[in-house]
Amino acid sequence: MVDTDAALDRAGLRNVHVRDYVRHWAELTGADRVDVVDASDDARLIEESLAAGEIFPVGDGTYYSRSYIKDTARSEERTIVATSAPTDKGVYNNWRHAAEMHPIVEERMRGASAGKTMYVVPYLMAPPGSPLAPYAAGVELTDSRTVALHMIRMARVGVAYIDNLADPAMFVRAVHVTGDLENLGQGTPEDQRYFVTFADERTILHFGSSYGGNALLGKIAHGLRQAAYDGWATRGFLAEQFMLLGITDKQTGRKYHVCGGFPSASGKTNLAMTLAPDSLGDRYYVEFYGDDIAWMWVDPDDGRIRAINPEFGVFGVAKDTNEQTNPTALGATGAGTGAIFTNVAYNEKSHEVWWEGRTEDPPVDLDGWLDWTGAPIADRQEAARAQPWAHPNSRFTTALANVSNVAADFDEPNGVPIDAIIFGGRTRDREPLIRAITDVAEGVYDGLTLGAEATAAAEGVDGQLRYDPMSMRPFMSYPEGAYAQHWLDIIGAAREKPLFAHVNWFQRDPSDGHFRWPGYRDNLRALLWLIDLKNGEVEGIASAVGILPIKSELDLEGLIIDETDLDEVLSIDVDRWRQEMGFRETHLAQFGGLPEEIWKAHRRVADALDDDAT
Ligand code: OXD
Ligand code: MN
Repeated sequence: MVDTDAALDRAGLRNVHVRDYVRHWAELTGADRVDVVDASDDARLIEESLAAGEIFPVGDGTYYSRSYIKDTARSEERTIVATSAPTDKGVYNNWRHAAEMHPIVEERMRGASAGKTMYVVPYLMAPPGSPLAPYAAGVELTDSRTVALHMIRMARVGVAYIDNLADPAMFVRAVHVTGDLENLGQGTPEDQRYFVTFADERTILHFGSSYGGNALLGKIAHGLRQAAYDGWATRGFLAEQFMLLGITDKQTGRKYHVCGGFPSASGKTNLAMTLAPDSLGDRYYVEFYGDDIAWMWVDPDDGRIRAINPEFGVFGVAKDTNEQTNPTALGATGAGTGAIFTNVAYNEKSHEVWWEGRTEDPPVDLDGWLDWTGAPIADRQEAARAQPWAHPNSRFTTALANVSNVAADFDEPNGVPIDAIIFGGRTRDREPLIRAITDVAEGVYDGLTLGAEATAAAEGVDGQLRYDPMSMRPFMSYPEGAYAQHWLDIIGAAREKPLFAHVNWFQRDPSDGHFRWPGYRDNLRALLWLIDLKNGEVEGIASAVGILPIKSELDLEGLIIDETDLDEVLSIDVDRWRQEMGFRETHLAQFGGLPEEIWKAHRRVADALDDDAT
């Protein structure tokens, strides 16, 4: 039997609660060995993984991994929030009773790590010393070395983070067991996978995947589902799937912080890592804090909303990442960064990687190139030639410190004060470039009605969004009505309230489909206007759905845009908005116990649209 105590002793892990937990799961899963991981073990684990053929070298000091072909994305259907309180059931959280789920998951995990090593990964999802650090400690147990390597990049990892906890029993117990991936019936009625957050027990049990989106438990299950539940249960904070950036005006020396939610494929990582457009670069400097999660609370001293990025790295989508869309990400995954690419195309001879959108055309010389499944591209039959080389959800994983414009204070325990909270989904019409919202209830209402265009016809009616409240639909852990109230309470308690805004970089001209707004670095122009509005330097023009910029208020220096396109993105289509209000009514009506303030906000917008004579 595995000598767990000896391994824990060697690592100097003394916390008795952690020791009991590791012992229990080592026994239940039947692992052969226990390996306690510290970030400083990275080089050793990389060597072991290379030797075992689990990862492959890319260029100089970056790596490539492949996940099982039926295990390439987060599974929302198999993800469950389980508690002992039936009142925790919401529309999106896939709630089940904890007593029902424990035996189901544990039975699958029993003995399932036989022959494998159990990696013990103590982590902290916060800068040490943060007021939210008590909610940030966790220990992931995983039987995948690749997952341990990802955790080192995505979280602060080491025994020191959990050995001196104020309450030594207060850490998230996060168990990941890969299972026999070839026999799990992924996507069939016999699907064996279960990804369960036992939110009121602060325990996460994930079985049946080794893909990051299901297996990096610090990030997706703890950083979002568990933390959102903790923030609500304590009435203390919000945990949201938000990016976070800083903008310094070098002329005035003032710095502003903006965070916000974007449904997937709406450009969140690109925005988080954006740089100022060349023409504005002398005046503004943009800093990166995080691309995926923000925890927010009210600072008891200055009464402002403060935010941290609880993560330590970026798990970004590779597709379409290139010099134009996100040069920062390319730099952050370059030679010597230790970045790991997953499910992109790999050249086993030249040790290069490629994905769709990396360059306009794929490499011409096919020699050595393997697609994301490991099959040689050169051997493809005629019919398969057009298939993508990389999986559309292929990823890069790299530490925050590799991002060239990472903020100097990204590690600040007390976080940064938030000036604005923005929401933005990919929308081809109706949504202007930016509309600002000063009323808190209307801002929260706007977040609750956030959505992006349905990607496949089957997913929705034309012109109707797939709603993704606050971009938290896959991570919602408690009922939506209570969630809305918690938002009103937290933001409402701030003495200096952030401004809200809705942004859209994706409006198209219906006649030929071109994007009306150039996007990418020029998106900063909309945020600069928002900051000017907050500072009272511009007034904008009121509309039924918020304050819109007047053209002359936007900094347009160096912007290349057609005048008609600019006019269109700065105005609203009242008829389309009236149609949208009907969809919103149905969307909101699914949620029980939605605060009256939210309904009032909805009616105010609807009435204003009805009164709008344009
Ligand atoms: C996600 C991610 O799946 O951030 O949302 O990886
Ligand atoms: Mn995400």
